Amino acid sequence: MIWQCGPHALDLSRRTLVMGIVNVTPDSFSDGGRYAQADQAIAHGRRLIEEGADLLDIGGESTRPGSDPVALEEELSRVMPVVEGLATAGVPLSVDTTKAEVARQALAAGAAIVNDITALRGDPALAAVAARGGAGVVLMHMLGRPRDMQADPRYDDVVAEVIAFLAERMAVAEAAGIARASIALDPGIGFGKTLEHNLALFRRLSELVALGPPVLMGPSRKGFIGRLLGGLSADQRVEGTAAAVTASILAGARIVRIHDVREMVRVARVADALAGKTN
Ligand code: HH2
Repeated sequence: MIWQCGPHALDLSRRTLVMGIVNVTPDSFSDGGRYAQADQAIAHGRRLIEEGADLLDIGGESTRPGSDPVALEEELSRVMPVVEGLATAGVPLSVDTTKAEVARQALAAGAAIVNDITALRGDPALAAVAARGGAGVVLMHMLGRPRDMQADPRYDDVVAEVIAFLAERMAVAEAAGIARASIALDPGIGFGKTLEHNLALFRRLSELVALGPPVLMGPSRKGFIGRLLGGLSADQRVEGTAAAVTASILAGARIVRIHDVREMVRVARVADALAGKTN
């Protein structure tokens, strides 16, 4: 299975790809403020590559529950120096944004993937930007908006609804000229979901995998892990993340979005072997 991301034809058959997270934000839920300066974020990205990251996902807007949107100029000033600083660092770059202008400038500076948590519902110009650049596109499910998404999320059948939503967004993406081979799907762990909703998405992940495109999972250090472990803080969730990564890979996920790259590369290699991948 190949994921076409700009000039990169990423092979997803041999092993799971680890996407390292580079948050250039003062307020992300698990590492907010640590890499808020461009030079710190670039150094962090380089470290993640050394630790084995296959991709880096650079984001300038926190989407933690309760967070507010960031203005365009502020997001550009956070993200662009880091994209420019990592453009030749050796792995394809993803930009975690909902804004067409951020995506446009990041792709022009060498990024290859647009990771949009609104699945092209946020900015009507984003699909055309991604299509024009031939970028990889991550379409993620979210119920509501970060400001209010955890208030009282309800579904009749969360798995069926997430799959139907992603199938519809995939059709929208293709109609806008984004190639099927460039699309990855993400059920959006923690985005408008209770603990039970998140667990159902893990247990029935193979149903989403059966849709066809590569599936990306983002369980890293998320709140459901803290809840399962008696309220552990975000910096104490690495083992729980390992369990979630393993479950994701055994169910057929192809890409995992990760803070703790060194540890999760090891986990992914073992899970890949357990899943019968050859590396
Ligand atoms: N999770 C976060 C942000 N972006 N993108 C995708 N495709 N999937 C995810 O699960 C996902 C995502 C939230 O994590 P993080 O970036 O660590 O936090 P914050 O949004 O607070 O910056």
